[in-house]
Amino acid sequence: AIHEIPAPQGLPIVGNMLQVPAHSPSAYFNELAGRHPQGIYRLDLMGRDILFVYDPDLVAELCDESRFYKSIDPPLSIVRDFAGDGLFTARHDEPVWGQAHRILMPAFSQRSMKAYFPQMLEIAQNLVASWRRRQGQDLNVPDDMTRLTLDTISLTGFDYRFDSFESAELHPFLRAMGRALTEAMLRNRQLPLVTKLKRRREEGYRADIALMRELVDDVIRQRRAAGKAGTGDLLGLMLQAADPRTGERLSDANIRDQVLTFLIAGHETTSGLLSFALYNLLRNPHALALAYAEVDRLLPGDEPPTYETIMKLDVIPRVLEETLRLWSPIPSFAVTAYADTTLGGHPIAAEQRCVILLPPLHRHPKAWDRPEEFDIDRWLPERKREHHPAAYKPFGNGERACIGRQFALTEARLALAMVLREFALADPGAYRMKIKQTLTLKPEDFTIRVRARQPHE
Ligand code: MNH
Repeated sequence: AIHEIPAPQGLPIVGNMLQVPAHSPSAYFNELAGRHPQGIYRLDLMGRDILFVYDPDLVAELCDESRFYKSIDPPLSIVRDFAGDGLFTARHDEPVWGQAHRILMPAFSQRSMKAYFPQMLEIAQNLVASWRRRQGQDLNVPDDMTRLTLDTISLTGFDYRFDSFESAELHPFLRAMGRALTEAMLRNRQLPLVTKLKRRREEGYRADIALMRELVDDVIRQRRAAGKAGTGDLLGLMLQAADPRTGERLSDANIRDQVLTFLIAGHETTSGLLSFALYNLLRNPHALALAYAEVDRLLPGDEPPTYETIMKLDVIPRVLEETLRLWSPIPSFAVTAYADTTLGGHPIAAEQRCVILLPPLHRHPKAWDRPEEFDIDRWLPERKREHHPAAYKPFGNGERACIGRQFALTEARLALAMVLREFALADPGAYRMKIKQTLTLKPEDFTIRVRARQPHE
C-alpha cells in the first residue's frame, strides 16, 4: 500500500516543506533519492502529498499517457502568473493547448530547422567573434550561452534582435526573468498567506512580470508595424494560421503568453545544456579530442558550416546527449493520475501527484553502467538501442514533451562546432561544479579562457 512508500518525517501543516532548502530544492530531492534506493519516496509539501519517482520501471508506468497526464501544480501554476496559458503551462483540459500545439508544430519540423539555419549561424558567429575579441580573459560561460540562445530564439522565432553580444550587461529582460523564475521557486515553498504578507517581494515580482510583458508587446508591435505578418516564423504562424482541427485562431492574449513562453523556454534550458557540455568537455580530454577531430574533418578551413554539415556531426551530438543525461537543465517534471490506479503494485488514488526526478533517473544503476562516468559511447546506435526505455527523459514525455527539442539540438550542435573549430579551451580556475537553480539548472560562475587553436592542436 501507499504507506509502504518511504516518507521522511515532517511537521504539522508544513509537512516536509521546511526541510527543502529555498534555493536548491533539486539538490535536496536528489539527496533524498540517494537515501531511498527503492526508487520512490513521498513528501508532504504543505498538505500536498507528492510521490518522487526515479526507478526506471516506475517511471515507465508514469509515462503511460492513458493513466497519467501533465498537471499544472506549483511551481508551474505559479509560472502561469507570467506564462499564462502558453504551451508550457497550459492545463491539459484547456482547448487552447491543442490549438496552439497544432498551429505551431510545423514551425518545429526538420524543414523549419533548415530555414532557421542562416539566422542560427549569424548568432553563433557573434559568439565566436565576441570570444575572439576576449581571448585570454575570463569568459562567463552561462552568461554567453544565454546571449547566444536568447538572440537565436528571438531572431528565428520573432525576427527580433536583442544584440546581446554588443553589451557587457545582460538585457534587463533576462534579469526580470531570472528573478521571476526564482520567485516562482520560492513561492512554491511558502504558505500563500506568507506570500501575501511579503508586500515588497510582490511588488518586485509584479514589476518584473510587467517588464517582460512590455518587451513581448514591443516584439508584436514591431511585427505589426513591419506590415508583413506573413513570414513563416513562430510569430507569423500565430498571427495568421488557424488550427487545422477547429479552425480557431489564437487570441491576442494567448499570443502574448506564447511569445513570452517561447522567449523563456526557447533559451533558458539550451544555454544550460551548452554550459554543461563545455564543462564536460573540459573534464574529458578524450571526448574533447574526438570532438576536435570531428570538426577538423567536417568543417575544415573557415567557410561557414552548412545545415547539411551540421546534420552529419556524430561526436558532438553524443556529447550533448550524454550531457543531458548527467546534467539535465530541467531537473524534474510532474504528472497526475487520472483515476485510481497502481504504481509498482502500490495502489494510488486519482489525482495523486507524481514528480519524475531526472538526475537520479538518469544515473540509476538499474539502467546505466558506471552511471557517474561521462561516456559518449553510450550513444552509439547499437548501444542506444539497449537503453532502458524510460531511463532518459531530458525533454519530458509524450504529447507534452518538449516541442523545441530539434531546435535546441540544432542550435547547440552548431554553436559547439563553431567554438571547437576556432578555440583551444582552458579552465585555469579549475572550476568546481556549483549548481544554481532558478527552477532550471546552470553551473554558477563557470568561467573558461580561450585562445585561437594552432594548426594540428
Ligand atoms: Mn523545452 C517542454 C526540456 C529547449 C519549448 N521542454 C519541455 C519539457 C522539458 C523540456 C523537460 C516538458 C516539461 C514538463 O513536462 O513540464 N527544452 C527542454 C530542454 C531543452 C529545451 C532540456 C534544451 C536543451 N524547449 C526548448 C526550446 C524550445 C522549447 C529551444 C523552443 C524553441 N519546451 C518548449 C515548450 C514546451 C517545452 C513550448 C511545452 C510543450 C507542451 O507542453 O506543449
